[in-house]
Amino acid sequence: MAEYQNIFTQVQVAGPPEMGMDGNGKIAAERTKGASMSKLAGWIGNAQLGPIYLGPFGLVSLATGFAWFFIVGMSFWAQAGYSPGVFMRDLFWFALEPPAPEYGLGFAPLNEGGWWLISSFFLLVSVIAWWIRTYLRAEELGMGKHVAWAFASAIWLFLVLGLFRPILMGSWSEAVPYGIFPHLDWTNLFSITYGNLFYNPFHALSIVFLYGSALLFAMHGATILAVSRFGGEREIEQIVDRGTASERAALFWRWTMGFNATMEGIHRWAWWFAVLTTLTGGIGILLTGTVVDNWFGWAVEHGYAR
Ligand code: 07D
Ligand code: 07D
Repeated sequence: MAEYQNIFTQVQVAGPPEMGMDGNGKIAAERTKGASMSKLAGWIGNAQLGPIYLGPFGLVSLATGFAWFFIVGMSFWAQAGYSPGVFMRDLFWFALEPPAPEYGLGFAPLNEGGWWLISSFFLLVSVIAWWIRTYLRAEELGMGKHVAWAFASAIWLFLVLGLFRPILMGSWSEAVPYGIFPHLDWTNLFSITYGNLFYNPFHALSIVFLYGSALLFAMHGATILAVSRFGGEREIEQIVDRGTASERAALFWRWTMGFNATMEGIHRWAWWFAVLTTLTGGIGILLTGTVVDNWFGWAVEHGYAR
């Protein structure tokens, strides 16, 4: 049945699992052998689950990620006085805080930030190992490294928040606590402490790219769905043929705003907007308290706040 399907149609493809390329034999050996079909997964994407590749870095990432999660969870559990009711009730309020300022960049007793340091080490290893995994899997498939470099931009902000800036400030106490609401309180306090982050131009740039990412994503998603009745998501034929979905999509935007991205270029727009959100954000945070102590004062000095 080769009938055309899109996300609004009811039929799901469910054939024998597609096990993918064998590569040089090494990747195939480190993947799970089987795959299953899920109707639920099929509603939001591809119905096939697996095979999954674990590999050494996947294993390290999961193990250290679990160690971080377990340490944070046990800390919360202790804060709840080992009561399941209190644990559930106060889950979003518990915090595993970094050491106090007097410990500087040194170690601290376990219950005064030591657990934060240990768990942070595991989180760092976990995130880096996952990054290596995205790089190596792409390499193995002969792909570009675009996913890995975009992820690196997010990791840049993560490292600025929890590693680079605390080191430059000379204290782990500068880092973000682990906890749902406590990390929001930290974010709010950070802004207040440094004289209103809205006047940090890199925070503004980060917001531009964040909002821009949402807008671009909506425009691109909507455009492709709007031409899916002409086969718009089957990109190859669309790029070369006249009168196709792509041509209509491009014309739509030229008619409405005089300019259109190309089928390839729109994905570059998306990549850059997303990447620049955390790239500019990380610069803004790194400058805060190290180079600039008060962003409102800085803005007054530079003539755009009064
Ligand atoms: C949808 C992909 C899935 C990922 C999810 C996050 C954990 C943490 C651990 C309790 C879009 C999984 C979460 C594993 C649980 C413990 C110990 C990604 C999607 C679902 N924040 N933040 C959230 C993180 C910072 C801010 C939510 C992480 C900065 C604001 C979630 C980091 C600042 C708001 C979360 C991080 C900041 C949030 C939803 C790291 C400035 C919200 C995230 C490692 C950037 C929102 C209650 C989401 C919320 C929210 C996780 C850093 C500000 C818990 C892991 C320090 C203002 N943040 N955050 O969907 O509802 O992301 O908070 O840097 O309003 Mg945050
Ligand atoms: C955090 C990248 C790291 C995450 C990684 C993921 C795991 C989980 C588990 C999958 C999000 C690791 C994941 C470990 C795995 C599972 C299950 C990305 C992260 C590697 N702000 N603000 C931003 C706005 C204010 C403040 C950025 C708006 C106030 C601080 C963004 C407003 C104050 C910081 C942004 C607003 C304040 C930011 C974040 C409006 C608080 C930052 C971009 C309308 C009162 C961060 C330069 C992002 C930054 C940041 C938006 C207001 C404080 C654009 C729209 C004035 C301290 N703010 N903000 O992608 O970069 O984060 O600032 O009011 O640190 Mg802000």
